[in-house]
Amino acid sequence: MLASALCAAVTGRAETGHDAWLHYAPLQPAAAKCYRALPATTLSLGETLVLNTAQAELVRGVKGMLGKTLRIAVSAPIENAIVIGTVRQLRDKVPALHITEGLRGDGFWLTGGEVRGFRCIIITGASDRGVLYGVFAFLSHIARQEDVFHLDELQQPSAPIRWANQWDNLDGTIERGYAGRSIFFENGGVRPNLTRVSEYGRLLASVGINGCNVNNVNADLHFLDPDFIPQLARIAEAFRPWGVQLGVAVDMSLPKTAGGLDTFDPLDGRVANWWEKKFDEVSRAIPDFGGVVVKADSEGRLGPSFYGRSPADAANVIARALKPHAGVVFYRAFVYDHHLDWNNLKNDRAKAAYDIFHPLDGKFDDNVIIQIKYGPIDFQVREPVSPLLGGLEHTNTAIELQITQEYTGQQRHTCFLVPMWKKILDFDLRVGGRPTAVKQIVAGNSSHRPIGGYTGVVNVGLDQDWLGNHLAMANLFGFGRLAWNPDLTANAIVEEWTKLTFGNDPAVVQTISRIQLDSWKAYESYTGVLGLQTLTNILGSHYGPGPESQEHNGWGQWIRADHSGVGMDRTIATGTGFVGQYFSDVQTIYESLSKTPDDLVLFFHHVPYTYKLHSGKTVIQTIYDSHYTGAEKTKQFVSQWKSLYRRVDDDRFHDVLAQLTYQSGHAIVWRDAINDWFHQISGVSDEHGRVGDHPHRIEAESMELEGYIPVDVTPWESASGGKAVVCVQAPQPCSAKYRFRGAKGTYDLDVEYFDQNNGVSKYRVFVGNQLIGEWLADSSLPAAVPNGDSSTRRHITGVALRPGDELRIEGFPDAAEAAPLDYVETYPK
Ligand code: GCW
Repeated sequence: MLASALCAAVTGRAETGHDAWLHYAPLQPAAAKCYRALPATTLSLGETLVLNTAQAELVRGVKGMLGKTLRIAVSAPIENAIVIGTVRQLRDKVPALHITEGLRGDGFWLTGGEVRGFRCIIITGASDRGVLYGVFAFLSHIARQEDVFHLDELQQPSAPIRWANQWDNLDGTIERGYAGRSIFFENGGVRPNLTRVSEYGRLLASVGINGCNVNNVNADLHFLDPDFIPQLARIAEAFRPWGVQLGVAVDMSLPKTAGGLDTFDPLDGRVANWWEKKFDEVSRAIPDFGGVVVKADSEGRLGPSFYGRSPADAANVIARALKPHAGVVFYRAFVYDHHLDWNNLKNDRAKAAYDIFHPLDGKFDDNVIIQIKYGPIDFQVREPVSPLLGGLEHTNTAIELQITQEYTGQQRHTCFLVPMWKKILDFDLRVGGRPTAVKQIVAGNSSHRPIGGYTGVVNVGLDQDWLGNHLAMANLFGFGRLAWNPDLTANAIVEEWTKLTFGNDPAVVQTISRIQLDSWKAYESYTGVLGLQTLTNILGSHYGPGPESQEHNGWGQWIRADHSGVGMDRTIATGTGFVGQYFSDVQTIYESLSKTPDDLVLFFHHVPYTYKLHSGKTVIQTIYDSHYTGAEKTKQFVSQWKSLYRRVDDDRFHDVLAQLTYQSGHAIVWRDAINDWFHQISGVSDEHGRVGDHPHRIEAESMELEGYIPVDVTPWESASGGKAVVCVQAPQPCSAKYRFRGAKGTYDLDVEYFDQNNGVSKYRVFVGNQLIGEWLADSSLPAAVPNGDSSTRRHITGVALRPGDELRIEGFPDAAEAAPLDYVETYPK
């Protein structure tokens, strides 16, 4: 209603990103005026922990946005009020009010009505948690400057299970976490101060997330030790006011490795007994304990196979012990052999989950949920839907999504994943030949399962902005919103998030939404097109380019690229047979080369490089072109973002600008690495002559070096020309110089260097004697050597150059970082 005319409130406070989308920034006076008629009082019909939280949040939000403190009524209203309470409380206390039927679970209803003759806004839910969610929804309307005086809004979550997972270790590190250390653990114990945990609970609750498994699925063996349980109880206590249930990851071997038995065989009565006692003990300390997640027989974890038992045996023994306490077991389907023989063309890691779990369908207890990654491999930038999601018709399932961007740029690249998740959730698996979207399956609707839903690996850390990148928070927000309502569009989600995070200025909303909505495809186009998965170094940090690492090992993320062709043949007719795991309507699509969509073609088929796609272009030219357009797109993100100068606060403006600028440089590293690699292996030239030809580039190794020496970089494609130069006369600085040969003019200059995490080198750039740039290589990229993870671009604009000018770079090594350099490029402005 009010949105378009009014601008964001740019406040004077430091914007660290800590408030995320719960910003509650003061509305501009003109917008705030529209809420003048908002009641000045709030009345809560109950006194529970969660209702108290709900009321406090209401007061906080209204105060933040409208600058007025709601009065807290203690009994029946004596003026107009915002009334909060459960449906049952409303029926008791305001019997005259007509209350909608059908509110259940965590659902809520925002409405208006008369209470004792006063006009009230009513926020109600089937449960306390529903009321809390209703309060967040109400505040979100105000933040987005929408009408709150004529509400009749009933919302029901799509699925009961909406859980966050954290992969935090007891020593305070986080597996695949990119935003600092654990908010839960430090030095082998639970942190003394759990303020951040409670703030995290608030963030989760605000998007309807109702549970959190707090520790790494590669679980520490002492997590359920008797003296540790009281510490876990403190975490549960921090979450409880927000309606977030605590869960933990457990190792299957605990009865033996930590429990004093000589076995962990799930069919041994003593083992069953051990789990029962253990959860009795846990429940005494944490009466609302949510349950456990189990990673077993996977990537070196022990599991039921040790005794020749099945995942059903393993899941059920724990489930039965949790049943009296209403807990659930999330049993992960991420079970596969990581020592597969690469030479066997029939081997296929993608088949593992279905092969193992489908035969067990119907054998799992009712409080077991099979937690299934969205694709058959592992959180890649694009995968087909896991066929196991269609293969368990008599078992509860939850889809596992990844908010932490392990394979999608680790929060240094903006990659808004909601469009990808939407594609997965909307995909029709045609179970039994009937329309069966993934979102219906995980909600339990298609097979009438009692529970099911969504889990998302989040991995927030102690960094003020939670995920290490302001824009990445849209993924956490989007996860919650989709789990609540998978029918929301990506567009609606990103607009909502942007308004709540950065305000209602239409230019801000439009620009940020555009960047976010384009970011996944952009990332895909320079890291893993045509269904190749993310071509990162899978043996390292999963960050920079490393296509060769996919092949010749047991991990099974193969792309089978050779001189004549590329792609995994997964067909029934001639390949691994993976396609046979889908129902027949879907098989028909993927079995046929011509019917398989271009964006997954190399996931399902092995084709010559010259194969023509639906687009009419060959495979190899598509690979080349998309790497150029993808990298170019990230450059546009930078200029799009720059247009928001002074429209968003300076703090976040500069943070995001730095992040997008870095991304646009690293996208070029990716572009060149992947294109050079395919160029070499295929022997096919780029039609446009760009690959391998860099007219503006001078390699450091071809400059005149003083103290620097050339070294080979591994893998070769991650440095231009396969080489870097490193300074070997520390503590003395080294230099690399050359004479500029271009025409007189103004140039932009890019210096490609390597920012390792084991030193802080300094660089200085001179034209003649004039210093034109100086910086420290002080970021913490995941590499201690020069490679595609550490390669970084420094952009220096507007440099006046004449032919014959000497360009000189000085590198000052520090610790183990030898001020490494790759190349310099100069572009006419
Ligand atoms: O993708 C892989 C990650 C592992 C992770 C594993 C899993 C927690 O590289 O770090 O382990 O998935 O999901 O279990």
